[in-house]
Amino acid sequence: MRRRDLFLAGGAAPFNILKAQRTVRPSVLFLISDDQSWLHTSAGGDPVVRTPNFDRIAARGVRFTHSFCASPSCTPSRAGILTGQHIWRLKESGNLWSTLRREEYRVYPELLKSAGYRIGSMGKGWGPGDFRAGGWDHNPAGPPFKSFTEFLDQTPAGTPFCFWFGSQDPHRPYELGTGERSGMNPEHVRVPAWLPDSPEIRRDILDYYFEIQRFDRAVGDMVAALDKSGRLQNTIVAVTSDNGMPFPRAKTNLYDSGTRMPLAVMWPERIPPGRVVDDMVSHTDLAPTFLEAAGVERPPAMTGRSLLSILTSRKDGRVENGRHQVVTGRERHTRRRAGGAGYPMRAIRTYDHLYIRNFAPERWPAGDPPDYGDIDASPSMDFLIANRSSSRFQSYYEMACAKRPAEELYDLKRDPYQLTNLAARAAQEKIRNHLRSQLDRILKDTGDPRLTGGEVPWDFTPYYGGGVLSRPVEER
Ligand SMILES: [Ca+2]
Repeated sequence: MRRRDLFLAGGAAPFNILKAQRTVRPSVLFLISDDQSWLHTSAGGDPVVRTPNFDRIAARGVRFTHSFCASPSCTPSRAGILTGQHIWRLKESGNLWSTLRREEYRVYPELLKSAGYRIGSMGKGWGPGDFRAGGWDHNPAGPPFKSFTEFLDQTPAGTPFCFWFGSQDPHRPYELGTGERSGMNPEHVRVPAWLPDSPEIRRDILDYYFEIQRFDRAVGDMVAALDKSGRLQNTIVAVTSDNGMPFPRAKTNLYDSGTRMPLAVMWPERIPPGRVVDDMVSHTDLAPTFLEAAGVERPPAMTGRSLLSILTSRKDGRVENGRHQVVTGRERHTRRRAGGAGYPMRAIRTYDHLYIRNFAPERWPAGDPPDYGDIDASPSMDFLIANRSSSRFQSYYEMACAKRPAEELYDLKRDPYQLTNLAARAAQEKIRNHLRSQLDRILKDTGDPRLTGGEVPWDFTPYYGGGVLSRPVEER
């Protein structure tokens, strides 16, 4: 579809007519799936999964091709979205099953509420964790509602709102065989390069697709409710995920498989539609974006940068200067290492390279053997374990589970899926040193105790997920 056709299909009015209405503050509808990698939308080019509602939002607004979560684990990722900050600035909130201190960290829904917005949430908000331990009486994503329609019905006309819908799709566990039974063909699956190509894993990917499509239908329902309420034109609708696919060497990793996210944003009244933007953006940019659009001052602690000027431009491709890199981090996911330790990592991702620092290379990146508990229990994990000694599949097992050196460097032009670590190669010394110093500078400037030498809390803070539980329960 050509740009102008998209514009018309989107139903947006010409911008000059709307100038007078721009003083009306926009509402914010944030829609987030759970464990979906950037590859898996139809707008993004996957040939099997169907995401017509994500695609429609992208067509009516902007699709970002280089969008990254703050951390590839549910709780810290969501903390990064809500606070607009890197996870190393959030103390225990850098961990899964943690808390978020209300007095210490400002979150965008509360800031909007203070500015007169009506706020609410449905489904999985910030978490998993114990928000009460942080001084909250409701989820930091917003007080709970049974449905978006109910929330809209109770919101007076003229009152801007901020609503968070968090699905638990496509988080595991999956009902085995749902993808194939729904008509998707395992032979058509594009198996990501970091996974073995086997019938078991193809079917597991289809079950993951089945849940992505269920999330996408929920997205369609939310947008339809918004449209019916007459508020679609002046609402910012953003749809994304919290971390990468729940498969070996993906979720919990700082490779693109764990951190690169689908992201589409529309705001029919203000965002020129039908655009694809390649700027490197972070989930920490979302809170400053929503605040700027609402005319609310952002707290100085927020490290994210508003996307509003990108969104409201008419440009495709690389739009804004200074958007050539993002940084991500990871601390403790499950407690599946001796002593409850996490796996501390930081990364810097540019267009051409990914550089990762592993601060504790003596630890196991996926959790201690034999169960490697940071990888979700799954048919794919079972396959990897069962075939760990086979000549054909051993390397996949090692890529997911084996210990890693203190530094990793990937050349994305030659190795887009980040499988060959070049950090120790003499020919790469210059770029490795450059990225290392860039990362160090950003971490120091943003107060990361892993660099500044302050108290490093993450291995010792409470884990609110209970004792030794099965992995899926621990995760939820
Ligand atoms: Ca998640």
